[in-house]
Amino acid sequence: MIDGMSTKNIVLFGEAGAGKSSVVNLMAGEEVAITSPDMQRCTMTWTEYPIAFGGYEYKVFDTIGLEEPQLGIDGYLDGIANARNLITELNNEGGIDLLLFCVRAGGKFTANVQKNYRLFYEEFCKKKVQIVLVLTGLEGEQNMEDGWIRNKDTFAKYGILVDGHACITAANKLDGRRQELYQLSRQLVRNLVREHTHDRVTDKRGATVGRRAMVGREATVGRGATVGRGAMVGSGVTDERGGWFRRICF
Ligand SMILES: Nc1nc2c(ncn2[C@@H]2O[C@H](COP(=O)(O)OP(=O)(O)OP(=O)(O)O)[C@@H](O)[C@H]2O)c(=O)[nH]1
Ligand SMILES: [Mg+2]
Repeated sequence: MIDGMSTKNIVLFGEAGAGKSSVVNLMAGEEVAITSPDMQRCTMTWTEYPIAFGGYEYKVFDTIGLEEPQLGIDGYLDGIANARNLITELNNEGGIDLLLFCVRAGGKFTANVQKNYRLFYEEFCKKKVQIVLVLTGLEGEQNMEDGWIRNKDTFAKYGILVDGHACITAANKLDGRRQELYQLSRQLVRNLVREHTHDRVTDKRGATVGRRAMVGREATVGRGATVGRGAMVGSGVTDERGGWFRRICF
């Protein structure tokens, strides 16, 4: 089945202040999402943004960062329930095409980063969707990609494995070279999203032929078929069989 023209559903998640809403604006090319200037929490549940770029349409779902103790136990549990409802709703209405995990580089690696990953990717999505990492806050780097080189071992150590990544700045009020980096970041994120959604085409058998930049890991796909993912760049074949990746069976 080739459905390259349909709208793709992207769920954005990560800690409060990681830059999720800024990434929405970066992708959209305009200010559609409210960001929080003083790192105050400003997205309490989830918000849907219809976005189009490169000739394709997306629905981006910006969610709340699930973290303790900042939210308090009630807020934390509400946050989990809300996120779970969103995933269930999307699952019933055509599926989730991509999880976009937003992490602020430079700070201390917190348990909440790992918890958010586990909840969204492992628990809610049962590892059955594509997941990409967007590392923000890298405008001070000579080469933004260094953010990944420096941090990839830490992510691996905490079991955070992703299908692709982008190292960016999502801060748009900066000038000079940083404004150029912002424009570059837009291309990097858009390319990443496109590669892991619309560029993943399916062949006649229903197998997905995707272009992937994967972190070394083994993935169980489709009906239990396993595809090795050893830092693979190029075309990877996954056994999708009728939208397995988009619909998650709880
Ligand atoms: N320096 C820098 N600041 C950033 C970057 N991305 C976002 N910010 C700033 O960090 C603050 C928080 O960004 P948001 O996009 O609101 O973060 P969020 O993850 O949506 O936060 P919540 O909705 O509260 O969960 C804002 O002031 C942004 O301008 C970045 O790449 N670099
Ligand atoms: Mg936000």
